Amino acid sequence: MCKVRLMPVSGAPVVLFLPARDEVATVADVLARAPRTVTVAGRDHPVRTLVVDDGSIDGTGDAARASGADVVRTPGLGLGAAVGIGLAWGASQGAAAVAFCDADLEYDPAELETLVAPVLTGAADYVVGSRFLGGARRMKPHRELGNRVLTALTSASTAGRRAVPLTDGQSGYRALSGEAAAATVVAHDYNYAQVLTLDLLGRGFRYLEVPITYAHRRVGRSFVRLPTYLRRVLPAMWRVRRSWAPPGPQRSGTLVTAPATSDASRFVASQSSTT
Ligand SMILES: Nc1nc2c(ncn2[C@@H]2O[C@H](COP(=O)(O)OP(=O)(O)OP(=O)(O)O)[C@@H](O)[C@H]2O)c(=O)[nH]1
Ligand SMILES: [Mg+2]
Repeated sequence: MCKVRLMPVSGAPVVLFLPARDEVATVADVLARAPRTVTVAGRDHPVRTLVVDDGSIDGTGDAARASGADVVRTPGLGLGAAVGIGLAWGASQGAAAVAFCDADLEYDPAELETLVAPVLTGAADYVVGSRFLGGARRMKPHRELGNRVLTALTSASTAGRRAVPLTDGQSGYRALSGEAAAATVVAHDYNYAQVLTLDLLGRGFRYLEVPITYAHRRVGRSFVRLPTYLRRVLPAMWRVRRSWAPPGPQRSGTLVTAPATSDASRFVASQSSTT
């Protein structure tokens, strides 16, 4: 079967969104680091920023709006839900690529072009910024150990037809094509890191990693609590991996799209006038 892939046109936006809860100390700095335009393969794409402000009580949403970002406010749904909402919002804007990163200055929006270039050239549908592929890395040792164990587990979960050797399964800096953003369903509201990758690989989207820089959080409060994290994440990974369709000759290596049916998509559709 011949699959035609349409290249993004000049002028189609790149959306960068930040899931955020109580990040008033850093959200404006993160937004200020985002480029206004990315230029890839001779095509210019304006960058639109969105903050998914999920139950913040410290003025994160106001700070984001004052910095020129669109803001969707949600009532404390969770990080996974926020990422689902950001992806659906980006797809609804006709984005050529939808990227996201933390609002706590761990990642650098100035590296956005590196993240989205493989999507905009058609080389990949889903790009993950890896903190272990070179560049400066300042990760706390216990977090690095946890990251490596969970990354190995996620890699092992891809074994078989779509096996992918991941190097940074918990990266908070990622980019998706508009089609991938519209198609994916974040399997639980708690977080997205592992289930997003498994869902996209299960749908046949093409994965790529690029090196990024990283600096660990210096202010604010991490949402990660290890016992809760493992209790919520491991069953969700199992559910998504089990949902993969059986191997079929027409799916291997092709771009598979599906209607956006997640609750998050419906939420965005109903909230779009609030931005
Ligand atoms: N919208 C939303 N954002 C959240 C929620 N929990 C965390 N975040 C944001 O999601 C991003 C990732 O959360 P972090 O707490 O930084 O998670 P982490 O990067 O694994 O942990 P650290 O390395 O300690 O920063 C940050 O921008 C948070 O503000 C939530 O429930 N809803
Ligand atoms: Mg963080």
